[in-house]
Amino acid sequence: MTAPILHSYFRSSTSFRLRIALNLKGVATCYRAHHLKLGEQSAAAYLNLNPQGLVPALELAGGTVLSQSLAIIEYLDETIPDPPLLPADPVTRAKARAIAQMIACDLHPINNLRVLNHLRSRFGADDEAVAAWFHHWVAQTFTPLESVLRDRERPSPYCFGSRPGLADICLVAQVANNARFAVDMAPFPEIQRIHDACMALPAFQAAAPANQPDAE
Ligand SMILES: N[C@@H](CCC(=O)N[C@@H](CS)C(=O)NCC(=O)O)C(=O)O
Repeated sequence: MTAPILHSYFRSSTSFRLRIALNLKGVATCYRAHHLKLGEQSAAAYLNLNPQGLVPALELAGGTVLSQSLAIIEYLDETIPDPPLLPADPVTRAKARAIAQMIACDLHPINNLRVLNHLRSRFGADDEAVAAWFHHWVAQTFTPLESVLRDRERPSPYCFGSRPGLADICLVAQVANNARFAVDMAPFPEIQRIHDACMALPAFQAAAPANQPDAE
């Protein structure tokens, strides 16, 4: 069977999410890099595949292109149920989705490259102002996330249960993003602990930005 094509950029945290999920599910892909800083995501050929001009995208054998990291991860979870990426119990499942969405819906979109570029080009923000913006919005989500994780009913090395899932995937990828802006993780010890537990696993290590073919 032809391997799906993973459209990715090594530093992209949303691509990192999908790479982890693919590794956890044991799906081999053909890696295709799009250099975001060079604007390759806006090339006509890529826009043809994903009109949003964002990575990641997963091009399936047969040509169907899936976009949006969480939608692709759900597709993987539905088509390859083992190991599951969401808890079996509906309440815990809702809590896992809530953590994923805190990061994917409330934090990542406003700290994305195109938003930071717009702050610079339209509003004259310099490096310091951009970093202050980034740090502000991380704190707005990581502070409540830390307390949600601290208050979990059952202790676990991961967000929930005995294996990593969707919430861990989003958490780990965002922590990697934070590191690029030197976010101090000291106020977030539980998030850091979960990150470290996940990053000890081969599926997460292999997905890390530094281990991608386009890493600089
Ligand atoms: N909600 C989308 C976001 C995708 C996204 O924003 N990707 C970033 C990289 S992390 C991107 O392609 N940015 C290109 C740009 O900002 O021009 C997802 O989860 O897949």
